Amino acid sequence: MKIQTFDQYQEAYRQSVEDPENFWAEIAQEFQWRKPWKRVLQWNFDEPSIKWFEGGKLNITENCLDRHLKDRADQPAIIWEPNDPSEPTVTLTYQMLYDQVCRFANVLKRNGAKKGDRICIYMPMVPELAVAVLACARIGAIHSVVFGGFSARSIADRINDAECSIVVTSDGAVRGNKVIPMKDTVDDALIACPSVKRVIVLTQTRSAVSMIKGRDVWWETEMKQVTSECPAEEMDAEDMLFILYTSGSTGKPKGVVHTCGGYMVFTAYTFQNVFQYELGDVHFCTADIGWITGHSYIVYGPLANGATTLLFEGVPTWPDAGRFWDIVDKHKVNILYTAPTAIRSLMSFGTEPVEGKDLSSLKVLGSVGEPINEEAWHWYDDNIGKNRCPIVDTWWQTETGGILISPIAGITKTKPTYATLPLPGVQPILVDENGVEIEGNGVSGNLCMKFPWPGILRTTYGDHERCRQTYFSTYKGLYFTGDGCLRDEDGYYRITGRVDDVLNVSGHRIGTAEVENAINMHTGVVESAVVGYPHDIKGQGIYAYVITESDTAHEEDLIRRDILATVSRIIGPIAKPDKIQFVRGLPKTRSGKIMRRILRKIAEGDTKNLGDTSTLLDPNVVEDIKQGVLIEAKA
Ligand code: 7RM
Repeated sequence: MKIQTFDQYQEAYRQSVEDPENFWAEIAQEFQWRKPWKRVLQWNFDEPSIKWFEGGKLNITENCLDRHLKDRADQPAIIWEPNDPSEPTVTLTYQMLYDQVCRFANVLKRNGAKKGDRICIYMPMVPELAVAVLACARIGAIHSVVFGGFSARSIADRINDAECSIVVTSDGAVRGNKVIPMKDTVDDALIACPSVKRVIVLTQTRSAVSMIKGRDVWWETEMKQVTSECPAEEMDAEDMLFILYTSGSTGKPKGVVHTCGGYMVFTAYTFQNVFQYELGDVHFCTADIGWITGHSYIVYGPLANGATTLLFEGVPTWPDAGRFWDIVDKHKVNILYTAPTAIRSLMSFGTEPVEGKDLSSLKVLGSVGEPINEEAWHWYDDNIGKNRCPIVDTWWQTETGGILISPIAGITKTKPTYATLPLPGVQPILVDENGVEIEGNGVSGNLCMKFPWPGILRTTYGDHERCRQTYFSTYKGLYFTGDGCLRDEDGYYRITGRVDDVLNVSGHRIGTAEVENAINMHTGVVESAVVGYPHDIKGQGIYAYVITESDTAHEEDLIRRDILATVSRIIGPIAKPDKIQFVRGLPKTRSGKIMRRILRKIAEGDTKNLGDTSTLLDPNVVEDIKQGVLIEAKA
């Protein structure tokens, strides 16, 4: 299934469009199935109903673990690099990972978990996080990993939406020189989570935590009570594998659902091809497992290929801005997959932290999460890849499960800032506002997909109608990505950013409505409007316009801090506005809709070209906002 030349890519692409079922069946056959599927694909985008390899029986962990024991039991599966560089690295071979996963799967069972149960995982970037994820998959429980930066309130919302019965967490986490109390946050969340019967707590920081009798148990104690024998649960290809919550244009995050068979085939296929992984290579994806990039390209994609995946606990700038390069040097990393925001942040330290680091092991560089600007692309190419490593700018989403548009490393000719061409099986289409296809090259429009690929989401948990509404109703018969896109004269794709009310802050998806709801919860706030604005490092920053009840001129700074604290508490620190401007009114149409276009312009610092303001209820409001002094929000 590995593409080795551009001709082979074109041939695979042609086949995948002409005969998608046979194309994917051939790839799927390379995996271990307990029973063959009855039909490769059944779909319609109207309901939507999408089924890949239905009737096929498998367990993804047999493909990620058991299958490799014969040939590479002693090969590293996971290399763990701790936050503190003076502490030892941990290497788990395939045999060791298999044993741990089986043991923890038995722990889950001992604590009441069964096939189909939902389990919330809220953990730092430690090997046990990967173990917990795989252990769920082993017994057919559905994991819902919640990123460690989310607040108690966000955890509770996610636990309740999926009615999780177990939470797996750790006492605390270390990131840079900070200690983060994870169990305390979980305890706060659980006050409002009646479905949770058990909490399994890993000892990581040895900080003091409260352990509630009858509910909370220690990971280490439990692991001693079980054996490393745990037969894998037989799953249908279309049984749920996991839920991952992601932000959209409404206030409430959606639980994106992925299923076992299609997700496995798609992440494994895209991992091998995009990165051109060769056995023995060390793959370093810097994302957190709490995001889809970590699920697909730290855990499932690499392990399904028998790869060695590096898991890093810390942050790029601690103890200094050379940390990534030290890791590359120390572990002889071959593939580095990171986000533009990290590149821009490291770029701001100059090349000094790169000097003296041996980066010669690198073969492929990857980028993901947001559009990469030209300057960052070249810095990455010149200083990290030394102009000898292809850069794969991979475009995809939580909902797509894996990479859809990307160069194939060393095979597709790259072009800075372009995600280039669709992978085999991916059929992009650009449409205008009315859903009319925009054909030809040198055009731009809204990016949609006209045919399913095996990794596409199947539903949003507990609310199928919402899935239909959000992704399949804007343009009939198409999956709508929410992204704007340009197709240049060569037919190359460049994703320009969201066209809906979703922000991309440091590669994290945040809904403007979510932030507004959080701000509005602060006492004294009457109304707010949140927009994104260009930010040198984060890509987008969060700009909030806030109306308060009374005249606040003399205590603006204090209120600003209170609002930040409120947002932190309601969503998490990642959603804190970078700028807060107090205003007396918001620009609204006669029907009461906030004109965000105008607010975005002002936030960008462009107060001259506000466009048509004649439909505004009260045009004076805009003048007021323009005059308003802008004071940067203090964190
Ligand atoms: C993988 C991930 C998805 C949104 C997506 C885009 C943006 C992601 C790129 C990109 C330009 C890229 N999943 N995005 N990758 N934009 N070029 N290579 O990030 O669900 O968290 O976000 O991220 O707007 O819709 S995500």
